[in-house]
Amino acid sequence: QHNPHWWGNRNTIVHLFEWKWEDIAEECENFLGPRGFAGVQVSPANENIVSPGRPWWERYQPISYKLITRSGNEEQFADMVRRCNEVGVRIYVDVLLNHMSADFVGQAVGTAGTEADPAVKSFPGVPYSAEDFHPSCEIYDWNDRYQIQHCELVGLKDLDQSRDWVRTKLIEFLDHLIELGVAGFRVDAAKHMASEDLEFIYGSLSDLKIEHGFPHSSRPFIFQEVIDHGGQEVTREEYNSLGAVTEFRFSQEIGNAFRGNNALKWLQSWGTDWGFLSSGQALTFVDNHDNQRDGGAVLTYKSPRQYKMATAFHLAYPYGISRVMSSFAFDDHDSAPPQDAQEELISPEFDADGGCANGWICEHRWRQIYNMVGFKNAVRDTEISNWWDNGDSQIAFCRGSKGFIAFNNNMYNLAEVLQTCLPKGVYCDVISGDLINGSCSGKSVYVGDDGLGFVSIDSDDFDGVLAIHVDARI
Ligand code: AAO
Repeated sequence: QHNPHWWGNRNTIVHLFEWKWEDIAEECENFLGPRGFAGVQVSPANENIVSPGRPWWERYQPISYKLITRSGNEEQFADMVRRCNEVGVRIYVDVLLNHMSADFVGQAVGTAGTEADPAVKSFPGVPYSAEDFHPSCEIYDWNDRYQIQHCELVGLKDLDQSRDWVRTKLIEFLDHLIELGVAGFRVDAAKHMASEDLEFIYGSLSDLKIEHGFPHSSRPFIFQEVIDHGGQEVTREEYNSLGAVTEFRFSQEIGNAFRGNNALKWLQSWGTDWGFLSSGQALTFVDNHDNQRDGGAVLTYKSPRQYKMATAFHLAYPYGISRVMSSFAFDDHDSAPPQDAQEELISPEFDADGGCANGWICEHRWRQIYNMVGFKNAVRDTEISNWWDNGDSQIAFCRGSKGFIAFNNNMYNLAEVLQTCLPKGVYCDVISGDLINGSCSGKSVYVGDDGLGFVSIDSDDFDGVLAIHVDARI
């Protein structure tokens, strides 16, 4: 279940973290479809506990499988999926199969109004009762498989997926989403479930729906969240045959490189040589909603220049199933998403440049990022060739005869005549500008008969990357 069922030549997923279904539907029609995005990872769709202050992470504490959350209700969800599919944008849902809500001080109530008593593992909205869960214990040794897969991740009541009843309920929930037209799932905390149980569950799911535009016998796309930086007891290799796996080493290493801890020339061997999973099994990202809050090497919107360079590399280099993060602004781990005085999620507002304003960051609406989504579409199915570097952190390469990209992460200028592999012509650099009505608002590159072009990226240029491709020829 590794096929994401992308439409046409599209090949980038965006995570619209905490967006409302109605807003996603509009975004598909107005922006993602026209800009060539392949799909959206949406926040959990099923009922979660209402937590004081409404932190984003309350959505990782299920109360039932009713499709009612702060993002919207079932009707709005169904409408979103239908409208996105109609413009060729797939929907992947973040699903919590590992656990239900943790203990709660006071009466636990969900976003659909369902009551529960997590302390005694009673979730009448499903219903689940104590025997559907593993006995309570804490994970304190991350090298102990039993603890990882039977105890409670941060206190979340741990479902026993070997039980028929639990399997039945989880399969019903996922099948319901498939019925509504989704293309697949991000499986949260997969490491905390035995792969045999997941294999059974995935294998029991219905095919994707023909009436939603999927070919006959299409299996739901599965990507599993397994954090494996190496030296782990539970490994990504236990899961990668079942579906794709989040490749956290990619996120770590791309952050390291573009923060300047590693010369860019080493990226020539990017991919499995770096210890990453094979390309078709790796769900890749510069940052995700967890590690963007953790600090360390991982790059986020808070370091925009490096972040855009890392994202450009992510989308230019032919490796992995790419996912772009779209965040809301946060100060700390618990910061709530943009909400009003009634604690309802608010819709993003857009400024004159199409960027987001009111607390939403919308990295996917940054020109340098959405234009690289276009680049990745334009160069789809081509190989990398003509790698060039200066022995340090200036690099460049071609993607077949469709695209060319250069990076400068040194403190001095790049000014070189380089092989672009493109047909003779004038090309618009889609990083520094846009091609609008035949004219380029940024730098242009003149490519001669021999494919050579003069490329310059000054160390004080706004962006440290330049990208040209056949769909942005002047
Ligand atoms: C909240 C409160 C808690 C409270 C709980 C219950 O914050 O204080 O106890 O409610 O009331 C999210 C939030 C949590 C939140 C939870 C429930 O992040 O703060 O708890 O919702 O509302 C492990 C799991 C991984 C998990 C990650 C957070 O393996 O699956 O922890 N991610 C997913 C989601 C996440 C969500 C949940 C799961 C729960 O993406 O958003 O939590 O549904 C090591 C291990 C990893 C482990 C990490 C963190 O990783 O290998 O398996 O992830 O530690 O504990 C280096 C190391 C690497 C290490 C990594 C950490 O790179 O090399 O080994 O750092 O980043």
